Amino acid sequence: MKLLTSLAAAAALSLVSLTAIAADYKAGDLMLSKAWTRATPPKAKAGGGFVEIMNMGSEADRLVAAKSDVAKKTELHEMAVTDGVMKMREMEGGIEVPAGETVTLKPGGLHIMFMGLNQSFEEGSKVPVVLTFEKAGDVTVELDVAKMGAKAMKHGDHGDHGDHDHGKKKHN
Ligand SMILES: [Cu+2]
Repeated sequence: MKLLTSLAAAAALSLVSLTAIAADYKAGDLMLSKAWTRATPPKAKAGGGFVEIMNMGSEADRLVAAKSDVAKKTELHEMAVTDGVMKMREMEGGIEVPAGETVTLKPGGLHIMFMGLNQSFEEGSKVPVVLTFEKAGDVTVELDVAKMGAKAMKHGDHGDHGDHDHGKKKHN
């Protein structure tokens, strides 16, 4: 009986988490899904945001800006290895989303960068962010806050990221 109860609880839990990540957003020919971020420690100064952008149209679009009240500054970034060191840089011209393709913003690659956090991200909550596309215009997505990553956010030139620097090069 006890086993049955926990199985039922586990089933209910997985149902909840599936529902929590199911939100899709449509803007023009674009479909945005899997919008998420990670919980941040109380003193964190920065956080990353991730989302999948599918372009179902016949013309390329471009993510040109991101903004949110949760941070003083929100930018579009890319992580890349330069001289053997994982670094990030701002995508000055935005991020292209070619026709018929899916661009995935994910840890270690392209990401939305929140700098100067006004609040910490609590696991299970949502972080709203407005994404601006050249053609599709503005779309507000809510990033699901996943649990805090075990690995550090290593941002090189963004300075202090709290006491979570474990010396890993990977940025989550
Ligand atoms: Cu960044």
